Amino acid sequence: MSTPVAYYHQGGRNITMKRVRQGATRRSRPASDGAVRFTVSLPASLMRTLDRLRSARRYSNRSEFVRDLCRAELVKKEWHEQAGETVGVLVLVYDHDTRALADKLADIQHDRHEMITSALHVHLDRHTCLEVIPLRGAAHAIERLANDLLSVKGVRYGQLVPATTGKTLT
Ligand code: NI
Repeated sequence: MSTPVAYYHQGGRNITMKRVRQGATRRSRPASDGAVRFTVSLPASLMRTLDRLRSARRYSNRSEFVRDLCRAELVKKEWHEQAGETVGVLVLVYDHDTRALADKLADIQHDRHEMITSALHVHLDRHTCLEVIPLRGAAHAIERLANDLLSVKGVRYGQLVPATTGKTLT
């Protein structure tokens, strides 16, 4: 679950939704598990993009794909708004040859060891390291730690993935 909602940015303006009342049309059926059917109007080109994305991600039907997109948005919203502890996963790709870089990254992590649950280090090739670091703590503290690590000179790429305990998702 990385950044699955890019096309929302271009689509937001054109998306219209309306709730279909139960029994309002011949195709309606009683909602199971509180499911609600609704109609979404999209530009044809956006629909093609959506279907390509859905197919590439191996979703067999649009409903499950859209449900997961909604959940991804909810995780993002929940993540930034919640009080208390949350979780996130930081990915770092950095240059093995940059002098003292690994030490600097390790120092930062030791300073805030209580937020770091574990770390996975992969030597990608002779010159490149990949680290995957699950973090826990307040959202703002996780973001600050992630930014401190990402901004160290020699870090080539990185991304913080907000995660969730999943308790508020259905
Ligand atoms: Ni390495």
